[in-house]
Amino acid sequence: MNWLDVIAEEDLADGAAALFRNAFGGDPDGVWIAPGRVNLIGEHIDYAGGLVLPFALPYATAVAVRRREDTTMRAVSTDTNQTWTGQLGEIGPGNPSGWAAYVAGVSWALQEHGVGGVDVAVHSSVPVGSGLSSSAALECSFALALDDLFDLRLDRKLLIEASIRAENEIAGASTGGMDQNIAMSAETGHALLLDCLDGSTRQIPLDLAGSGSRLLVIDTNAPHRLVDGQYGARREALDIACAELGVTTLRGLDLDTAVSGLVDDTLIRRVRHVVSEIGRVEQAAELLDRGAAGAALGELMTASHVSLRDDYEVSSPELDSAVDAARRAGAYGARMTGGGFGGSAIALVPSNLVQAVADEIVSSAARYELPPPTFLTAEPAGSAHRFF
Ligand code: GAF
Repeated sequence: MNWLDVIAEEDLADGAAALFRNAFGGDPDGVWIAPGRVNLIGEHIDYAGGLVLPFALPYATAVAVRRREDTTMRAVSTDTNQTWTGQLGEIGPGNPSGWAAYVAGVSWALQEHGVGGVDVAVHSSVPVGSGLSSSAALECSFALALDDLFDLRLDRKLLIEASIRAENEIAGASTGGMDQNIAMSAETGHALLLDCLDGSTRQIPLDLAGSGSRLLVIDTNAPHRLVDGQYGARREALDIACAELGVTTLRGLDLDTAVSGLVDDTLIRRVRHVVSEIGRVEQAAELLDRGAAGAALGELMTASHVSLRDDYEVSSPELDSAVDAARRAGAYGARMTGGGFGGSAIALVPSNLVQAVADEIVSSAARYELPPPTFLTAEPAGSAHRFF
């Protein structure tokens, strides 16, 4: 069975610094680290002004960065072993493409604040393409690095906005902002209740072990992509639904009102997911406030998955296999997490059943001839910070 080891921050930082020296010569000015995340519940509703409940993972991205005195940017990553070199003035939508867009895009978004050229080396323990927010971890660690190195002293809200713009405008992924918010605002031992309508946040203590459960993260190893049009199509459907309903947000609508104002079956199902999911997040937050992270929370998670699978249509055979297997083997509940179309699932499991649930997930994947999954540890970790 594949368990992904957590890499200690020191080793992650050493990896980034070693890559830096090898690629560029000399030492970096510093190393900054930002976490990946899982989302407990509240999926595909951040861009709809909903409520989401993510927490940071102990898997993270480290960037080793050195300021330059010109406008050149060089970026290298252990994931790809490729170096991208460009000029700040050349960065724009679609240029560069691929992973470098997430780094270059942040420099682009912060240019008006006086950012210059840098060399950057990236080393990460967040699996890429797993729906665990490797892109936001990269953007946010790098945004923090630029803030420090160019003495910008920007509020984290502005760094979050710059990271979102990098992803939306330069990488071309029209994502909603949950991932950048949790990377920049996470607190160890807490989930973050983020209100995506007004941007307000509340830290909620999350003591899974204390309530006799564990959260199993299952990377299905079926890569997910958020730039292939499906994600954007979901956003567009909600825009159309809002226009037809004559509202600017679905937030606050009750299900009957929302559904009775629409004719198209697909739009009805998309809206039903959004409105019902917002309700589930409210209920989940209440449960966590009472320290109840067991069966009732599990039921909400499973209902969320069913809604994402049937109404929102963003699941995949790999995710459904993991969720169904987890439930068969005694999980309180399970669901896909993140953008979907592949990527990762999570299962809330009584502590004594972790191995049995993992075994059943592996067997199910084999039975359906799907890739063998990888399991990750999920203890709520802290936010982006400077390591040295
Ligand atoms: C991806 C996006 F980046 C987030 O903004 C969010 O929409 C999520 O998918 C789905 O909840 O992670």
